[in-house]
Amino acid sequence: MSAFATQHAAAGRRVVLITSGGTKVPLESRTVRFLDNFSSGRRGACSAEYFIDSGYAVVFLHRHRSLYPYSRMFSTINVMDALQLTSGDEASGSADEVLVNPQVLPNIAKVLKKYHEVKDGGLLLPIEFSTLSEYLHLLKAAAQALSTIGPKAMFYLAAAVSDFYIPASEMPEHKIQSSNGPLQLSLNMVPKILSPLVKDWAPQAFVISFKLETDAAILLDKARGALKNYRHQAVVANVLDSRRGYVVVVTPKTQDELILTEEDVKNEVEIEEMIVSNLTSAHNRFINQQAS
Ligand code: PAZ
Repeated sequence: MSAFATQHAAAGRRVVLITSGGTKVPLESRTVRFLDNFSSGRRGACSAEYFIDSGYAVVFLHRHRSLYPYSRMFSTINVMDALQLTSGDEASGSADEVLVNPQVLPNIAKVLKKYHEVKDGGLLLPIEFSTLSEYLHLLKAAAQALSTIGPKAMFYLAAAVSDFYIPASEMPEHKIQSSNGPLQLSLNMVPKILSPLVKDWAPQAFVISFKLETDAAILLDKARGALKNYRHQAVVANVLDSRRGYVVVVTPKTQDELILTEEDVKNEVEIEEMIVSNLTSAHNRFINQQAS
């Protein structure tokens, strides 16, 4: 991550670390059961593409098997239905041929071309986590690695990270037995990682956190509370049911509502394009302020 950041910064590029997907909280150390959450990773995967289009290099810290940039567009398609087999002929020595059906995978050639350009250009560094503790360790390492490029680094913390966990010392080793009767769990609070990230690990970076609520009435107060507590640059606030079409970017001085219109939806505009455009402009201003 450190080499990736310094190499891109030397080439004049900014680097964004995107966190994406949910976290798994094990209930047993030889894990059979775990607590999980709803996050698909779509926000992170989709945003990664728009950041790359805006000239950023991306460290994509994502949950194993959550949505991935470019392939996310085909995530609901069964690959077997997208391929057509033409059987070869042993007598004439012609081999079986497998072709892609472009009706099942619309735009596949365009997306594949872009994916390879990004991969060959070394613009995307994918890093995977599954459990909460892997996420916390990797985020700390990423923050320290990106701190070397100062304000050119952006943190875009879109992952849905558990607030609760069972410490390893309190976790049973073996599978919890249902024969012991109803299960009562006591969960500890996960330490608020934003605080050391902003204060100690990457104090010059441009940091964006996300806030999700189900009750719209408390959303903006929670977002402002986070800005006050952690003193970072912005919170992207969203409500579970409307998160694909409406978010508010809250900064200490501003509050920008980003809304997809019906026309946008018809034209397949994605809200992540608006979020990334809003934040890359704010990042520009942040870098210029630091320089002056
Ligand atoms: O991953 P996804 O696209 O299904 O959902 C995105 C999201 C709602 C997880 C993200 O926008 C977000 O708000 N993340 C932070 C969640 C939180 O408050 O912890």
